[in-house]
Amino acid sequence: MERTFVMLKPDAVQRGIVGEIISRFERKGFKIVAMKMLKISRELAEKHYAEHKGKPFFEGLLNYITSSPVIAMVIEGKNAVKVVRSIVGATNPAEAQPGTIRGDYGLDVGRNVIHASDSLESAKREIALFFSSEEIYEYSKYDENWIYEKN
Ligand code: DAT
Ligand code: MG
Repeated sequence: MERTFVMLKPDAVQRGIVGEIISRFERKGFKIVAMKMLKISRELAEKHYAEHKGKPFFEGLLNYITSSPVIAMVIEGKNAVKVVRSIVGATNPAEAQPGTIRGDYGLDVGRNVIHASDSLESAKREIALFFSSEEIYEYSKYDENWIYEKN
């Protein structure tokens, strides 16, 4: 089982679509093992998006992500990193496939609704940035034998 970091960005909260988005991950069979609302500090935003420092969109990205609360989550499941990225869709919502979250809910790359880790390594780093180990729950879910052939 893998864990990945997912964040519903300020526009998702402001537009009242967090429930719909979280439902998509639940329906797929993923397990939410951590979740909280927070207003991201500039310092945390800079760490989270460190790889983009110096790019022309960096300043706008930081302003956007720190402008209003977000929902941060850790999602667990088989091939979680790759499968969650495919549910999220391409970075630019105007190009993201219909049926993906960005393809269904956005139009502008600077308001693309959701973040998801792009690799197992990024997932580990991002989870540690947002959650302490006590905030991540290990529990069994009653439907696991109906989602996975083998646990
Ligand atoms: P992703 O969020 O799909 O992993 P990324 O890591 O390349 O994409 O970029 C991080 C965020 O930065 C992205 O969600 C939106 C913003 N961004 C990326 N490219 C951009 C661009 N060309 N113009 C404006 N914002 C951009
Ligand atoms: Mg990225």
